[in-house]
Amino acid sequence: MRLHRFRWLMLSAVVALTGCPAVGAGGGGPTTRAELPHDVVVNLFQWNWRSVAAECPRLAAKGYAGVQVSPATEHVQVFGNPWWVDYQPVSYQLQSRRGDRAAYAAMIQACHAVGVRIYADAVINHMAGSDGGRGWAGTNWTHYDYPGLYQSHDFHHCGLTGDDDIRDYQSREQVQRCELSNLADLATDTEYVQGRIAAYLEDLVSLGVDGLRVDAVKHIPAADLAAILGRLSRKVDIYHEVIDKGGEPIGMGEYTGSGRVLVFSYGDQVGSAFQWVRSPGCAAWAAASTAPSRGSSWTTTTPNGTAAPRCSPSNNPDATLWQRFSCSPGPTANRS
Ligand SMILES: [Ca+2]
Repeated sequence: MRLHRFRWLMLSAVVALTGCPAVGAGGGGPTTRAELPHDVVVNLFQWNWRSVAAECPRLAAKGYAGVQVSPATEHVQVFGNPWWVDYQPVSYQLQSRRGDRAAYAAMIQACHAVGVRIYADAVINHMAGSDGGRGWAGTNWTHYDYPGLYQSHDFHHCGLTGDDDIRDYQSREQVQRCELSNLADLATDTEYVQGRIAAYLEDLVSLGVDGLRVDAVKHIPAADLAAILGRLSRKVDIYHEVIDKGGEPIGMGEYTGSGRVLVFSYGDQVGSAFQWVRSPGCAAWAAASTAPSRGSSWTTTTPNGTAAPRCSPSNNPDATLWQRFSCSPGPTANRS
């Protein structure tokens, strides 16, 4: 993904919607669809492999370049199947709620056949977060014992916080060696663990994935990550989840040596772009017209185009984007 390109598109959308200049939009950039980079990736979070395969032709027709899919490994089983089970692996077998190994491979082939790339979500910082159970593919595991894969000595037992959970995000050692919400933290600094993780990633690469979204990277020392990824036999696109919005000792810049990083401050930056409303010309527009719509949940125009709420910008600089408007809903405005 080229995030700066996507940002440009978002800012352009603001201009098109309002006619007011977006902060930092600047000039240049593509002006026609043909000029746009073919690099937009959609995250089909929680979709099963068969459904992703079926969707790829439609994505290709719309110009999408790739799909990020959910983690593929065997995971914990929890009543109700909450989303986070995918992020608690118990083995590196490619058999999950989303489908088995054959379905995963078929998905990659189907998407490649129409020119859509597949990006795998790789969970490598940790294993499960509870005492034990039976995994989706039948593996009987306990918190620090995953048969044939990891034993207790393959995990960090940081000994820094009583229960070994991360308490202080100002402590690099806690963040990277203690447990994230009780998730058994792999000793990624050891040769053995690095080898097993690399073998898992190599398996995904051998099936044809085009890239890896690496989960929970802030919790893995950059040197460990580089050592693991350096073992891959083929170069693939790598992008790291590093939740860095400032104020912590571990920053996303530490990880750019082994891949790109997901910029979690991006949303804040987009929000800041909307501050156009505080400029004199656009403030007048906002006061005299309608508030910007907030997706489908905040509709400010009525079916017949009358009785829209009157909105004006707030002068409170600490307010969130949507709090920056003081609105009096019209009598037939639809707010849900
Ligand atoms: Ca860790």
